[in-house]
Amino acid sequence: MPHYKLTYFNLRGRGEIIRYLFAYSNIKYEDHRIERADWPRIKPTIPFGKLPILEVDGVILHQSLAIARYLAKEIGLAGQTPLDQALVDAIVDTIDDFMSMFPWTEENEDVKQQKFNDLLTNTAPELLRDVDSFLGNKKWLVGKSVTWADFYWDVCSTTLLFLKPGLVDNYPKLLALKERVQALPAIAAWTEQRPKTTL
Ligand SMILES: N[C@@H](CCC(=O)N[C@@H](CS)C(=O)NCC(=O)O)C(=O)O
Repeated sequence: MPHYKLTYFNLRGRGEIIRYLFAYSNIKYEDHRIERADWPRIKPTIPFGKLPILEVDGVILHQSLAIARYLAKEIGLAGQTPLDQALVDAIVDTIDDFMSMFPWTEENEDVKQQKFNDLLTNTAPELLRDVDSFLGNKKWLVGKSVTWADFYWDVCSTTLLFLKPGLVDNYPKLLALKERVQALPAIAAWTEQRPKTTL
């Protein structure tokens, strides 16, 4: 088994999908969380200057979704067929497109608040409607078993629900999917023991 070291901030953020995959597979890894104050010093030492990164026996992987896809393939959560894998990637990217629209680091609080409100009020309903219809009456988003797309829905919706409680109330099937993911014993154990952070 390679030595895995995940470096990210002390947030769920873009690190959490990776932590879910480690938790689910029970693979040991170093969950290295850096302080914001240390980031300016560390940033120039990180290829591409962004987190998360995952070191795999010293090889540095960047881009959270590339890292997650790599781990998902290793542990059989990437989708059962090439077509299912493409569907998984597509729904993950769709959710990620939305999460990436939020101006997380905007310093002007008024501007930030206005943009967050707009996205949560006007854009989120379209995304939720589309993900809900993609899920339909299936148990999992793609295929007949859980994939990392289900994990990504849970991770991202946790943040969306923190920002706007009740956001998903009109979508009971999406809430039920979230509950199914959270009820997986390894995920339940992780969410219970993980460091508590707002984002
Ligand atoms: N698409 C990249 C985005 C990486 C990214 O923007 N990371 C942020 C934290 S979520 C970061 O490193 N910010 C610090 C900086 O840009 O200096 C990914 O998914 O990994």
